[in-house]
Amino acid sequence: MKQPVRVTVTGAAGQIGYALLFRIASGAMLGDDQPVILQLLDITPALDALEGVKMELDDCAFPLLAGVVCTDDPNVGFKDSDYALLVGARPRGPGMERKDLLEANAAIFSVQGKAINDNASKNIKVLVVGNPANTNALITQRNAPDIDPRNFTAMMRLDHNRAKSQLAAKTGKAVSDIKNMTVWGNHSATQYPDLSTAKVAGTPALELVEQDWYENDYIPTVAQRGAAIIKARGASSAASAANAAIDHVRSWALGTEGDDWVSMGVYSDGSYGIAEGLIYSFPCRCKNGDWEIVQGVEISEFSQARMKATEQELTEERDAVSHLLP
Ligand code: NAX
Repeated sequence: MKQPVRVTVTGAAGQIGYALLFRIASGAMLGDDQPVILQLLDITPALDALEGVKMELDDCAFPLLAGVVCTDDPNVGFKDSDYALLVGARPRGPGMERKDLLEANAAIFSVQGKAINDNASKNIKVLVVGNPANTNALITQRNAPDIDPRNFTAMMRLDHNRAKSQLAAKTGKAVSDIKNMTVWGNHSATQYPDLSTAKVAGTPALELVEQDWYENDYIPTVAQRGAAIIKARGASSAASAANAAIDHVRSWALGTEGDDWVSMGVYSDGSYGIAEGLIYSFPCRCKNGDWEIVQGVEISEFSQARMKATEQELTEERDAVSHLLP
């Protein structure tokens, strides 16, 4: 059996946390030969609830669960951590402007970035789920100067999975028939699910659907799926978000399949003309615990305009918090 790895989850007492922790402990994220120690971080008022979650984790008697730490101290939560899933974030309150939301989260993710820098493994892999995920990932990364910026990523996998599922439903094929899906940009309504790269059982997706459906139905349905779930459920996506977080880390740690790729919010190296240093979603392949941006994807004028619009939004988010960045 391998040595246990330490997995930090923030916001662990929240609804995504509740759908996530049991699957990590069961081996769904890192494989069924990889023991884990869970380091659960939440704010002080949530510690009682967190203790209840720990009791339930204990009661599952997971063979791979080698320990559970509950804490409200980021220095304890990130101690020697190998993986971190940053789920906890400040939700938008009544009367809060977008700028206030960005700033409130900048405060949280600056503290966590510093705690990661000071306490975690230098090889830590970080996934930011808490919104605004891409910009929160940027803030975390900028506050952890001793760690490779490539180790900080933002979750676009829920958007990626939604994009696959909607295309499978439209074409009457199985989700497993959909390959090479790309969602570019920001985890927000400006994201661009790009069917020009996708294949359905080997056939280019755009040969199977009408342009009108693609532009006026598909793109808005995928981009606004989160709002549709809130309307239907009265609460935001939780199990599907947790599932996407598991998928993201699993692909990163254990690799993507064959020629296929996944969408990940990663540190831009300037590929496809996207400003360097933004955390932007690109098509990525993963191997040996590392990711690379897939090169050579053909970009039409239609795609270019949408990729730029979502880049522009990320630039504005970065500029709104730039006075708080080191
Ligand atoms: P909940 O409100 O159920 O849980 C959030 C938890 O975070 C709470 O337990 C809270 O006490 C904790 N928390 C707040 N500040 C903290 C801090 N400074 N340190 C540690 N913990 C802290 O929200 P939930 O539904 O679990 O959603 C969590 C986040 O995921 C939200 O920001 C949400 O917007 C975001 N999402 C991101 C998605 C993505 O695709 N990137 C999709 C799903 C989800 O909407």
